[in-house]
Amino acid sequence: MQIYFCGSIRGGRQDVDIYQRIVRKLQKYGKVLTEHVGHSDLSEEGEDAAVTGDQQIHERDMEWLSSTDVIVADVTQPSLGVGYELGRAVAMKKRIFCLFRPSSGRRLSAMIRGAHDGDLFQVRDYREEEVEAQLEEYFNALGSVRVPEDHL
Ligand code: 6IA
Repeated sequence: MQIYFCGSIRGGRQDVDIYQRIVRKLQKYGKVLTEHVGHSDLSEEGEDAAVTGDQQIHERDMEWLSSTDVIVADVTQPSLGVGYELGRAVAMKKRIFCLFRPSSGRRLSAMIRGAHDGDLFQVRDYREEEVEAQLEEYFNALGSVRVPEDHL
């Protein structure tokens, strides 16, 4: 299974430790295409050696997004890039799981919370200590969903 993880980069890296935990857990379920999002040495300004410039980042990420089976996003830290990825993923009819931490004191955008349909687009509030358990629950429920064989 291919998994695309979305988390804030230029929107702010405050939650990078949680992103790292999420990526580590996701790696038990499949190949995480965007594991760099969880790297603590990736700064808001940093550059990826494999790509040069924002246009290439956008192109590469859109290719990954269209080839992925599932998108998992931590939407606690507001990020234009994450919001954009989710909108594009909805248009591609992808399976999406959004995680939000109410303890952040923020209120999640109505455009994300309101997109929850209990099926392809799911939004789940979580507490930091239970993030792995929430992912486990989601992926266990996904067990019955068919994934293309070359993505297994
Ligand atoms: O607006 P943001 O930067 O917070 O958007 C974050 C989201 O956009 C993440 O979920 C990523 O998938 C994607 N994204 C944004 N910037 C990059 C990026 N930058 N590389 C890969 N994906 C990105 C390259 C420079 C970086 C290595 C610091």
